[in-house]
Amino acid sequence: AEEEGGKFDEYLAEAAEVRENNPNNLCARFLTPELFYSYSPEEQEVLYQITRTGVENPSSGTGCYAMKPDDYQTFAKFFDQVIKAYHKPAAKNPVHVTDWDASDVGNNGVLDMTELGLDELSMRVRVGRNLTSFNLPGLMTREERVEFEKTMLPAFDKLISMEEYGGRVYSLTPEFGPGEPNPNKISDAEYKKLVDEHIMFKDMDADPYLKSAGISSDWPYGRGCYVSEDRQFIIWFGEEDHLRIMCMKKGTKLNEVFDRLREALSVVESLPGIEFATSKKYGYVTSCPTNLGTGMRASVHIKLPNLTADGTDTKAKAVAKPLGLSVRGIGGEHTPIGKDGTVDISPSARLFIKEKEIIAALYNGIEALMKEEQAAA
Ligand code: ADP
Ligand code: CIR
Repeated sequence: AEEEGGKFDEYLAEAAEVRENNPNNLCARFLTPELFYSYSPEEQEVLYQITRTGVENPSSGTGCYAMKPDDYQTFAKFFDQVIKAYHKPAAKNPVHVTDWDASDVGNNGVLDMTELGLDELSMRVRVGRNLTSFNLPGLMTREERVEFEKTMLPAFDKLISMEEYGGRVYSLTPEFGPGEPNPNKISDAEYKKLVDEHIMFKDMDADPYLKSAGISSDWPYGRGCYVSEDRQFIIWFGEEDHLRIMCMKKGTKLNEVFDRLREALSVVESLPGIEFATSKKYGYVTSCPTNLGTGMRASVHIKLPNLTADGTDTKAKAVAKPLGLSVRGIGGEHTPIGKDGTVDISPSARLFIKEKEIIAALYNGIEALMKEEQAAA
């Protein structure tokens, strides 16, 4: 065929080998030479960057990240297949709808865990958001990462001036440029403390999937977070998505973190320099196709001593999966469970589901999971 001798032949042969040996790797499953070479030489360079993580890490489940806000459109032939296989939409032509009005879920909008016989839990709701005006993190240069951080500063200044959201910026960027110091720079010890408090994200350089995708490149330039005075409203910048916006607190009413995030988001959206990238088909654009749609993960830290009696999350995961719940460790994705059997649980669905349905699914999921926990005694 005319593709013979193409620049990416060796790469695509490697992908074919991964496809053969790792049937769960969605990137490799759909990355064929026919598909790859149907794009222009310029687009091929981007598709290479999009798919590298799946080819270099055969054990990947998804194995690809978007590099530009409109990649889900440009590379629809590829991403549509990955997204369909991962999100398994129930409808033939699914439409993603955004709806944050949770006033009719639970008990008149109240999702109170004391009604499930539970005490205070650590609750968190986050959304991933990206700006239309920058490449996604996998394709950003060091200069662009710093430029992006500087773009966010006027927006953060605006938040600092507000009663409800006032706080400060913590940045890991060593300096903005030669002779241009970073006024928000924190020490390694301060960074470590923020990670331990679940406020700041982990060292991304340690994640092989993010590394292959270029998402952790230039670490720690352009990385940091905004934290409100009460420590419950947080914006990460420069992680897997340009922004991860979240509310977190210990309490019993899930709707409190959800509703506060809803309000905070409308404020953030109105700030200077902020325009969130969206896709007609897939809602809010995120680097990872698993997060598309709502970009939302709503979680609690909860003790499941019976389901984790063997010291692992194996049984908890098996029980949680049919309930539509994911189980993570207490330090987040790819971390171990707590010594006392505490795990992080969250509804798995992000796309073709409404925001209000996610928070209701967390509440109902906790109820169902606690029954399984008691049955495992
Ligand atoms: P993300 O939630 O953004 O996908 P991670 O799973 O890596 O990313 O979690 C990021 C951080 O948030 C970790 O420190 C994790 O422990 C913390 N976290 C997640 N859910 C909760 C929660 N309900 N309470 C406290 N911390 C949480
Ligand atoms: C994989 O494909 O297994 C990794 N790239 C992780 C995918 C999970 N999504 C994510 O971390 N956002």
